[in-house]
Amino acid sequence: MQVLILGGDGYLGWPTAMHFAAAGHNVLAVDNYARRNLARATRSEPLIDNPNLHDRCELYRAQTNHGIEVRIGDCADYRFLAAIAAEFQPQVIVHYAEQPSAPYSMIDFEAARFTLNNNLNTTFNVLWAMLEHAPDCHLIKLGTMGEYGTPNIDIEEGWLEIEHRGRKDKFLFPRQAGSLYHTTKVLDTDLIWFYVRTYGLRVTDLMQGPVYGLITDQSRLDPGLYPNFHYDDIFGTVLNRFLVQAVAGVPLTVYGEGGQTRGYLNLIDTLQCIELAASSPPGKGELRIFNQFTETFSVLELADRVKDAGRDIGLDVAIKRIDNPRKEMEQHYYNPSFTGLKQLGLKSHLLTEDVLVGMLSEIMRHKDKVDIRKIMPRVAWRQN
Ligand code: USQ
Repeated sequence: MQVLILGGDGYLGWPTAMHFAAAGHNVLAVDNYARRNLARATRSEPLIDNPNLHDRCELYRAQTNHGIEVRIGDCADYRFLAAIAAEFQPQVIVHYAEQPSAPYSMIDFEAARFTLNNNLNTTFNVLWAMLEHAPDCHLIKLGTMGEYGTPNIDIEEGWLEIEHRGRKDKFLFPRQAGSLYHTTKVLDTDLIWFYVRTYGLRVTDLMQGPVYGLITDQSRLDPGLYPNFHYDDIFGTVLNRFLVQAVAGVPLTVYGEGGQTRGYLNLIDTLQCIELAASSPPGKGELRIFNQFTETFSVLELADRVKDAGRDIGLDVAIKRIDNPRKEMEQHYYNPSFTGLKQLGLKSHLLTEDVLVGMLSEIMRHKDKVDIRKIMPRVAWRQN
């Protein structure tokens, strides 16, 4: 297949590009280095240096003989994206080209405006590039479980049938996100649904939970192929942060009461989910929504697991509750369904002691690079 990866330099985008190339597809990875630049501007560089996208691809070709094409540019620029769609004729577009951090979106007006403009414009441009140049293409869009928030009812997969005054209809599941970043994903879904039902596009919208992980089958070949592994308060996801904190000897930063529960998954399962979605596309005019996670944990449960795994390898891990910089429920009901991807054949890799110890051991090899100034939260959900 012709597979176009937008945001191909990111934590998920780069492993996805390698994964599809390894399976024999023609892959074109597009990125404008926005996340690299924002990380540098906010002193949030990843633990391990990542070569630029061209160098990563050269390294990957040298290791595997699989090529990945690269285009550096901004998907928020319609002319740029449309020209790529016209020339490459994608059969699958994986759209990760968004500002991915909730804390970043809450810094100030400029950061909020950038997040809103970038995320909505890229999605709008992808839809138009499909309409004009690749109407049969299957769009796989990265949404987030955070679109639903933490409602006091079970969370369905994308849709909810409602009976009202004796009549029934199916609607998008009610969504109320907890950051501007998550809200842009809600808006994306509405935009996508409009274009799908009006023009018959085919789209899979993946409601993904926080991802953890460092090594995939392809990145294992060379440290230069590792995904960008963030442990800072802005771009790092919670479990990756806790693992680095454990190695650095810093108490794990549990925000508030620690009862915040989310659906988590290993990076290698993200790759599996994208591949499964790509190999069985929805019909034309269908917006298919999957919840994408493998198990749920509260923040305190994650911290306890990291503490236990650390003990196994001689790390004395402390846990410290700190004031929650976010506005979110710290104790709540959480019961999301997760059936669609399992039905497609997902074999989950769960968060075992071995997985945690493996990640801790890998991080220990880079311990000297940990900058503990990046650990405490710097962004609060309140107006200054
Ligand atoms: N948290 C802590 N301590 C920390 C960091 C986070 O207690 O040091 C808590 C947060 O308050 C939150 C939970 O851990 O309750 C998850 O936080 P996170 O930073 O791992 O995840 P989040 O900001 O929600 O965003 C991440 C990705 C985002 C993706 C989302 C999926 O950055 O791109 O969309 O996970 S979800 O959370 O399901 O919306």
